[in-house]
Amino acid sequence: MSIVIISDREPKAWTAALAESNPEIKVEVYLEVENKEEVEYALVWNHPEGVFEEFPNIKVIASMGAGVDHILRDPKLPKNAKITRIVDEQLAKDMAEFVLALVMNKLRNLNLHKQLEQQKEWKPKSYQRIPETKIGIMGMGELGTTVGKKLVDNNFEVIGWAGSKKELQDIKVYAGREELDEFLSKSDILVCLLPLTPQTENILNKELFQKLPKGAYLINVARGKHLVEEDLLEMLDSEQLTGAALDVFRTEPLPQEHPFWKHEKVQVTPHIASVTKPSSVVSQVLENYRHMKNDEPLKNVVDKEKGY
Ligand code: OXD
Repeated sequence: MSIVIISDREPKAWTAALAESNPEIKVEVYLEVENKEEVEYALVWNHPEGVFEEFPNIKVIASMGAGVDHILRDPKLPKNAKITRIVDEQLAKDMAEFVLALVMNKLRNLNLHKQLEQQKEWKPKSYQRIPETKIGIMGMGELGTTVGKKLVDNNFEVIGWAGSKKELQDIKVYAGREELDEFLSKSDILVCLLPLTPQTENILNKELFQKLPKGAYLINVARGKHLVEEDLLEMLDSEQLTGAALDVFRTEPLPQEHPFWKHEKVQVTPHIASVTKPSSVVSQVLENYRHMKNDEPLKNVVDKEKGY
């Protein structure tokens, strides 16, 4: 029995963390796999489509991160394999700190002042204050909830939107399409933390942006495919939106010729909002590996229908 890593991310930190935690388990990195029939557990990020057809005995496909859209996009997934994802407190904390930093950056116009600094222009700009800013978070799973709490702790008024009803202290959560418009009309800063599913793909579009208060700001730290990029550009031009901070893109790395790179109202970061630290999550990976071997229920199993 062995674990295979199939990933377009550098696997070294993973192999090292797995070996340190349990040197007895055989870990191989695709393409260098001795005996594919022996592999029952795969740890993956952006695997090549159809690759699991080479592994006839695969039982578990474990995402190296919180998202599983990169797995579920493959139409040739083995039907009986379970899919799991990472749920990690540190991952959620990293995300919360990043979103808070982006929000403060927007409120205090730091990007704008950087641009003015480069032109040696002394132009004090009036700024927005925390009590004047309502933040709407789309997606109230582990990440969305942790981000919301962090913002509440920093005195922001926060509202959330989720697929189904959810009771949270200090955060009113709107649910379903029926309550989306009301949620949007109150969100000065919109943070997208939705899972990527066929229902949420392209959800950040012109129609949605037009329902936000005039001059709203977008933060997308979920997936590039949530956003219709041309619609965002149009909304920035029309000043319906004052700006956007984007950490994820339809194509990553963001192509050199892409208009977002040089857009003065768009802040681009290279998918770094919260990156899984192998040493912090390897214990849950190995725990599930043990559960699989003992035929016990796995943790953090993904509902393939729902897509998260
Ligand atoms: C994740 C990510 O889903 O890195 O973990 O985006």
